[in-house]
Amino acid sequence: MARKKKEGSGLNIPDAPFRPGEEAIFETWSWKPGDLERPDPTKCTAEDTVPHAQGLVRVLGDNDKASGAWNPKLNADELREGLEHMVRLRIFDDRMMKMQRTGKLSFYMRSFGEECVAIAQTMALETQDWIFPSYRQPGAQFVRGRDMVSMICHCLGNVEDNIKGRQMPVHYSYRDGRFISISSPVGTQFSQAVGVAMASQYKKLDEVTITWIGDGASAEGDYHYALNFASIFKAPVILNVVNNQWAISTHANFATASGEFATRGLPYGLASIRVDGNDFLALYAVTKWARERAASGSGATHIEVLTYRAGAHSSSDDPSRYRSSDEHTKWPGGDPIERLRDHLIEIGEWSAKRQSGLEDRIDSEVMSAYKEAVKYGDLANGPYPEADTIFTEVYEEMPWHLKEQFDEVMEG
Ligand SMILES: Cc1ncc(C[n+]2csc(CCOP(=O)(O)OP(=O)(O)O)c2C)c(N)n1
Ligand SMILES: [Mg+2]
Repeated sequence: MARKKKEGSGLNIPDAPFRPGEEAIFETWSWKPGDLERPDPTKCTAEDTVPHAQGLVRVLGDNDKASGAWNPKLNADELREGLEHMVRLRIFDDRMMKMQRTGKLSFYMRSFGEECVAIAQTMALETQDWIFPSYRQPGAQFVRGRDMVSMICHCLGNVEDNIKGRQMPVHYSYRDGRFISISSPVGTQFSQAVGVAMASQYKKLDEVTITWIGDGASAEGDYHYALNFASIFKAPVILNVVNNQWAISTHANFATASGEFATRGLPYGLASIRVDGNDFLALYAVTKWARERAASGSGATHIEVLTYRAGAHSSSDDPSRYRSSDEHTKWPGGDPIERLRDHLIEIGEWSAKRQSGLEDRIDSEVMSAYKEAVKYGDLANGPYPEADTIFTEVYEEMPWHLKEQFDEVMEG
């Protein structure tokens, strides 16, 4: 988070705090669980949240205990459910990366280090709530019960891909889970989410919308349009900026000059909170708070989810070219899975043996889903969706110019 200026240019060109070959030394966080009050979400003003935007909501302390006003007091089954989804996502991601490296799919993006984000936040929602994700929140689908075979078929672009190869891998659509199709142009989901939230409010439906944008994408205009509309219309929306420090090879210092993201919601009149994004309990609690606020008609909440992208941006990226190799092991927020696991052990509801049993069980679950999915085809070997699916399901009646192209493809 420290800002460093590159020498030798009159123009202020920011730099990353650590580059390859340098040791990563993050300042230790002074924020502790219990520092911040939990205001009434239905009554508090944006101004009341200044300490929350400038501070950091944490529940899990360095001693693995949960404390403070934000402790959501989840029971052990709920905590274990969260842990299981996070372990599932990590193992799933690793399997998919292996498949990408062996040519079975073209491209992949892991959520490594950020598994907590979509999982804790989706668990804090109601099933009727709308999800407008970016590509690093696939974990929401596990919470909403999506079948893993169907997720893999999408990534493979095979004949069972529910979107028939029309999108890149990891660009899931999951209608039953109200999980809206991911768009490649980053940031577009932010204003779409606000629009849907406005519609829900207009129709007086008990629905809240949640959306996420990256630190890098928050430098796009879409982000500001969304905040403006959300605040003017008091839309029931939860606007998350996932500050994972990096936008491919561009450090977050290029996306905001202040080094802060949460506070950017305050001038828009939005309740704004920064939360430890690797702390399952804190993320759950803040999202519940924001949902309650939205559902009560008190408006949107702007949340900075402070985390670290532990892996490469995607299967096409090599972070050793632009950042220090030990950065993710030094992140003050630690690892989200280890933190929740250690908390469960601390309260006597888990053990190292149960953890390895869980990992083995999920490993075979992922393996059998993978074996099932490749039966329907993969990138290297096909079969692929029929060529005519390029043209179908967009227009009710195909326009003449597409009809011409369609005929050409079919003849060819
Ligand atoms: C409008 C647009 N510009 C550029 C890109 C290329 N691109 C894809 S992901 C990405 C980085 C986004 O970083 P961030 O918003 O921080 O999200 P993260 O990958 O860290 O989750 C860029 C520049 C794109 N997909 N869309
Ligand atoms: Mg980022």
